[in-house]
Amino acid sequence: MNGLPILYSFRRCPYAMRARMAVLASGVAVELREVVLRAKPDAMLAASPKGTVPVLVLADGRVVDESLEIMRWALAVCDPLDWLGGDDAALIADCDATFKHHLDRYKYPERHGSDPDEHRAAGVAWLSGLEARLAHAANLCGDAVGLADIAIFPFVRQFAATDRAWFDTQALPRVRAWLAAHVGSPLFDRAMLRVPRWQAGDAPVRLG
Ligand SMILES: N[C@@H](CCC(=O)N[C@@H](CS)C(=O)NCC(=O)O)C(=O)O
Repeated sequence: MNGLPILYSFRRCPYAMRARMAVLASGVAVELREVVLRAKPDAMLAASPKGTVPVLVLADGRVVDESLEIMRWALAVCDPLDWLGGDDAALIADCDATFKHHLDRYKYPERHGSDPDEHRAAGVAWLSGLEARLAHAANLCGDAVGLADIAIFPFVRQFAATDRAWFDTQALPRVRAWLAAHVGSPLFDRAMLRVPRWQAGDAPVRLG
């Protein structure tokens, strides 16, 4: 597999999930390197010293180290499902800023010194915006699955899983159905493939 782009990833990271899904949807072949966040490989840090996953290292040495940029790079190569037809950069940016802020402070109050109830309520308020959008169509930018859905649902999945019984009592029936469809999709299943932690010298593992 020499010459394939290399994707450094962490299975449970929502940013890495959306990058893996876009790569899979594009059909672009990449070598998948599963990392452990507390022991990031030197090769990854040499490519991207900021030390976040995902990181894509292209065959010509260029480095793409933001998950959305990896999604857009893969879909620019090939977009057979027309995910770029379901893009909403402003909504995705708001998810990454506002919703992620509340998600972290709800899920990890001890890390942030935060009041989880306050941030849980703010998260639900943000999700009620999605609920309103989903009144018009099955997905965020229309009936077809698009980039916005894939960029956002991994974070909603984390939020829902923090206290599933409570989440299920919230007035978010369309968000729940939308989330279930994405979590239950064969593509998500493929993106959540379990691979051993990568170490230098390992035989390459291909995503997909
Ligand atoms: N803006 C980045 C954020 C990526 C990010 O924060 N990933 C987390 C894992 S979910 C990470 O690598 N954190 C570094 C660490 O925990 O050491 C992106 O979209 O790729």
